[in-house]
Amino acid sequence: MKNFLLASLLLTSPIQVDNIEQPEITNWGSVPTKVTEAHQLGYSGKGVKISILDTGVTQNHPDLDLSGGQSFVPYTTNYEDDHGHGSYVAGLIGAKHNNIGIKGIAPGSEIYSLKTLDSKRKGNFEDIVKAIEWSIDNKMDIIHFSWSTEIYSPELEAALNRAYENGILIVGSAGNTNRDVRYPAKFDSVIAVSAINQNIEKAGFSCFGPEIELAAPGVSMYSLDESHLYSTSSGTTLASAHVTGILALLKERFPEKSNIDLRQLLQSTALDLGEVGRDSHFGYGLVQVPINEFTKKDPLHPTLDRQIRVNDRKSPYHGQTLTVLKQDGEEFTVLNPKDKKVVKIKPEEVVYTAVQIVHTNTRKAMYHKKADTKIGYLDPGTYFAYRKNGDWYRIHTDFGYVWIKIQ
Ligand SMILES: [Ca+2]
Ligand SMILES: [Ca+2]
Ligand SMILES: [Ca+2]
Repeated sequence: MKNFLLASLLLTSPIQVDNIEQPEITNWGSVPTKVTEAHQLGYSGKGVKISILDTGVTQNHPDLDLSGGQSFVPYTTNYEDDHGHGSYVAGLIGAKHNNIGIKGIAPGSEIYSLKTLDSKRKGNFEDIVKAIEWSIDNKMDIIHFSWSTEIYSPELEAALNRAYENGILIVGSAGNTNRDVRYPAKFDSVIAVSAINQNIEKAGFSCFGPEIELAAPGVSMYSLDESHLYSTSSGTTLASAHVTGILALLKERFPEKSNIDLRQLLQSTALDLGEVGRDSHFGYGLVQVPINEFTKKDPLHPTLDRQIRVNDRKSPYHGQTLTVLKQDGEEFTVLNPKDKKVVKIKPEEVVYTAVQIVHTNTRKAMYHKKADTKIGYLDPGTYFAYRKNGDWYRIHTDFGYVWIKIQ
């Protein structure tokens, strides 16, 4: 198969730095895309598998944990980065939140380095197709491309269609030549991403055309550097990394949704820019984490519907009932309904974890023999129970605490 040399990658000459002062840097792109808000809710893309088909990814950087990988180039079996581009992409997506360097978009995601480009960023379609097959076989959730070419390959198109039919999300950079959208982003199966600058305008270099699906920040951001610790760059490489990272956050929140559902969710919640509706510069608009969808109650994930009561006089939330947004081990990320602030609660502060129950029997006395309060009836409704004993739940009503049985 034909070799291709990838045109136009990192536009600005990288500024390389050997250390970044604390505090840890949040790249500006995380703000308009609401990535920072998703982090505050406790989302990290945990457990979502991403294969990055690039020059490899560094395995020795303090700000990144690589989950694995494979080399598909003929000259090495090592999937280490011998150029720098793949590490830069991986860092934007997955840099750890560890008080050093930068904050990645999906620090909990599992990143796999599929080395398909050589030290000059040259590759061939045959190796790329093999890496796509590897991604299908190893059940990746997302395949990421931060490169582009103007050469059409039917084998590449067919392989990407197979991946898409296997439920994998595929994201690609539109290209940096300020011309037509390039491959593989141009294919139907791939989400084509254009770049915007800090003024939320199309970046001058960004490719455009009817295939653009989403726009994302793509100018002047820090990420990992293979030889130094960090560097800044610009390009649609950065923009596509945002979409991949955000999809990882979505996949963590909605694990049951298909690739097609998640793709549509990003389209429908993008912030429209430029001409009204989908256009050739921004697609559906600026990609955003759909925060309202993240905080909605989710019947499939009852942990997100739970409430906890804090009973610790030292806690500022003593006596309050808080809504659980996320539980990570024994730590709860909760929403305080009074001031609408999102906070983390330590397990020792939590006395009761409530389960939501629905009581449907009209005017039927259903109280426990040992109930502290006797009631004649209880209106149908949804209640939070903080204690459970067999089939009996202790709930709070206008009558005080009562035990009811759910049948
Ligand atoms: Ca970091
Ligand atoms: Ca496309
Ligand atoms: Ca528009």
